[in-house]
Amino acid sequence: MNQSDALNQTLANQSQELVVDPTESFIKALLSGKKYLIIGHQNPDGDSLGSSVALILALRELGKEAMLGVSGQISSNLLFLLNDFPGVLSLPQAPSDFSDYDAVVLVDCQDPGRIWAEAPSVKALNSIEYLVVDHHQNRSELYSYKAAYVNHKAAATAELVFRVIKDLGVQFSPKIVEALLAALISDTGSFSQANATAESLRQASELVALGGDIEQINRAIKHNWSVGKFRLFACSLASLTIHCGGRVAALLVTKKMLKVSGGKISDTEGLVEYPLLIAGVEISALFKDNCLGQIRVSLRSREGIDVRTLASSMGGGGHLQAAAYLDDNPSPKKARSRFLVRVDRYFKFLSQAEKVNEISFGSQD
Ligand SMILES: [Mn+2]
Repeated sequence: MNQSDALNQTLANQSQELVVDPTESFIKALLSGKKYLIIGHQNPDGDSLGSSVALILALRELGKEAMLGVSGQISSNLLFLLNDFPGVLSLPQAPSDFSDYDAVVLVDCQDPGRIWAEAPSVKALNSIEYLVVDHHQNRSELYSYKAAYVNHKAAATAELVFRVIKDLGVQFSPKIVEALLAALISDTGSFSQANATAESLRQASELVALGGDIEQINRAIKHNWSVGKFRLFACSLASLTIHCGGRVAALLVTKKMLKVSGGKISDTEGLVEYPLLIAGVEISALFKDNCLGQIRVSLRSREGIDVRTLASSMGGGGHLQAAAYLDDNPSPKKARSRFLVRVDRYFKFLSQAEKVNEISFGSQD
């Protein structure tokens, strides 16, 4: 096959993929009701919130009632997404009964445990057939959803919601454009990370053509810190420790730092990215006291270093270069020590695997 034949074949395969639309069953399930509850994961990030807002606006465009459920806190830099946006419910716990809604849609997560930490809330959601739109790689057999549109190759859940809105036949209003663009910008580091797919850039191009303002959204998301957030970053950055011969950097967020700085847990978004600015650092780890008796560990890596495997081995998950898990240790420092033992073993395993070209990383200790 010559080069142009190969290209034509690739294009033919791609268009075939588009014909078998994976959103079909999701769209059907999504359209069957009148009243919807849309929930992102706890402390929703820009993708979770922006995708939820865009989906809700599209459903409202179709004459449906759609509410946004929020568990945890929304970072102050994302609040612009909720300007002139009625129907926001604070849901620190699951509603005792979901029968008021025809469908509940989880956005940017599949696991009810990512929305609420308490078992009764998780059970409440597990007892109904919810819908899912998400780009995280999860073991879907663990969850009780009715229909899902999941593609872990998508740069952001917004990339999937973009297609859903197209399939719903809804016009992209300026607010939908803003929400989707904000979500794409959030999850791709303003299209600077390896997960920025061709599709996400193509969508961004369409959103910009429709009036989306990348500069303004970037400014709103990135240059809009509270003094508390700034002080919290300063406290946490001062806790920097370097390990594994310079390959691993760790930051802490302790209860004391939260108190002294006046910052909130939701203000820590983006903090874990900073140590990757240091030459030679391949993995950045943030150990955050979530004030719920657990430490949330967020991991980021340079291209070629898989932190999802590492997080999975500790009971968590995520993406190749951005993953997280919960540690039951009572202090961030103890969680860091436990992580360092594991990451040391992981690097040894990687160098062994390079030699024997075989992959099988150990189970949780
Ligand atoms: Mn996301």
